[in-house]
Amino acid sequence: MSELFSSPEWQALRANHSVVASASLREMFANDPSRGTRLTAEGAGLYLDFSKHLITDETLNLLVDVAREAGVEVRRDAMFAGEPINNTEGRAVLHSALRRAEGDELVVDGEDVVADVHATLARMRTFAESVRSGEWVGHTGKPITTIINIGIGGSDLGPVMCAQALRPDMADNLSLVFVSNIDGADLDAALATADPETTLVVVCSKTFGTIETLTNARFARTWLVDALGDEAAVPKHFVAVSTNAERVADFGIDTANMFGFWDWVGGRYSVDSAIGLSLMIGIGPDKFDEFLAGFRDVDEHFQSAPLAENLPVIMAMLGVWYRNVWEFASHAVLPYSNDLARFPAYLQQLDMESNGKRVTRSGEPVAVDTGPIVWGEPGTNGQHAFYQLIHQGTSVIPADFIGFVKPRHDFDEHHRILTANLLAQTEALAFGKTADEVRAEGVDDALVNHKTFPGNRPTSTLLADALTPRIVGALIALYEHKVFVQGVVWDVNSFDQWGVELGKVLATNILNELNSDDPVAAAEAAGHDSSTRELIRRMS
Ligand code: G6Q
Repeated sequence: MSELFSSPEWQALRANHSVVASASLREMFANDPSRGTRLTAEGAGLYLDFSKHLITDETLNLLVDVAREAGVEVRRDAMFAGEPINNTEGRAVLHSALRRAEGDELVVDGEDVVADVHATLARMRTFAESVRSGEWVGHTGKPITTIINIGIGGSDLGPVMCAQALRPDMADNLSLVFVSNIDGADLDAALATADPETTLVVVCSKTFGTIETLTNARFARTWLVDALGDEAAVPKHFVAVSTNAERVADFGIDTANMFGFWDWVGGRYSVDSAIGLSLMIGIGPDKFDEFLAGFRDVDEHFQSAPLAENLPVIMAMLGVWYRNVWEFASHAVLPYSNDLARFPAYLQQLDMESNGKRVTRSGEPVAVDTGPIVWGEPGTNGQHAFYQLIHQGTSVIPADFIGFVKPRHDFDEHHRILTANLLAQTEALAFGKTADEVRAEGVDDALVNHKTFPGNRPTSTLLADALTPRIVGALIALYEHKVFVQGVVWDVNSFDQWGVELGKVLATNILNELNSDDPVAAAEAAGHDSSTRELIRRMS
């Protein structure tokens, strides 16, 4: 699809750049009183104001033309239909099936995947309810009070992000703890406060072959068995979420205590599968259903809204505009919600693992730059840290500001201050402050340049009523589809992640050397470079 970048649509978009670059957001707003209400879109409980972007109405039309020319609609429909669009792994990409309504039907390879999804959801519901009600008891007869979720990457980031986002929905009598890192400090901290008699460990691993997860799970199992003095305690305190029943059984978890999912769910797209089990236990199955409904709202919007009004398409194409035409390298996500503190980290994986690619679907070098660096922190904390660079640095960093009309706490004054800051930031970034304005304030000439703000720093503002389970689901699906659209435009496979493999293989080799009687000699014999050899010597 790299012909896209020599197509008339793309050429027209590039030509539009010089028109827009010679204007300013100040002028564009001053000359067009309805800009702030017109360049907006709404759907699935989300309101997107994209008027503070470096675009005109013509730019938007051209971006939509490029999306259409890239085949976004065709590829979207192929994904939802279960075609094997993950071509390097020969798989369908069907995270959208995880939230299809009960009774829908989608047959892939002779199986109704929606029926399978709902059968698993029903088992999860029964289990979650029994843990929440205290009916499920540990080996010594006590109800569960702590859930330790062990998983990493896609088997951790979603649940951990959502558990924090939905803090007000969490059961009072349960605490959720997440262990991911192979740094033993992570497990150590989790076990330090947990009581083995009342702890349930949920081991989440799609492959059940991930060294971090299996090592943490093995040590957690030993901790439990040592404390309770009985191997027979394991079935009451360990459950697994995986696609690999054989490895779960080999590990020593009864497959009756296993919740499955499928090859067609990518790790970073799996929080709405059984990987969300801990979350479901925490917030309860009804709220988990609302969470799924939020994903579904966006799926429906993505499939039905015209491209020019389609939230994920607009956000994706603005990203393409900045990455490929303006050549901005990074993108910030700035939630004005402390409960969304882990959302930028979640999106880093979703976006950078999906679109951090240098070859096209057919293996040719890509024609243009692909995924940007994605980063962020919640406001207002970020304002007191890195916003200086966004306002006055030499790089322009397009940013998504995310805010909520109503807080889910009673501190109304806090919420007004938070909201004022959110709104002030996008205003300051868009319109800046000219040297003349600074001088008019009586500022000393020597300081005028320091106190001038260039403006024209593009932002989206994404608003929702409140951070409910449904909105959390909608936000995730919004970004999933944004990433998908960009992957289509760049013609990369957004659903593989070969880039993580080499480091894993080399770590296995070095681990063998560290485990040997003489690591230095083993490293020497392995033929490492002089830097790695010296580092091994110092670390062993
Ligand atoms: C996600 C990636 C990766 C994966 C982890 C954990 O899309 O594939 O982050 O989720 O490596 O893998 P397992 O779930 O198989 O342990």
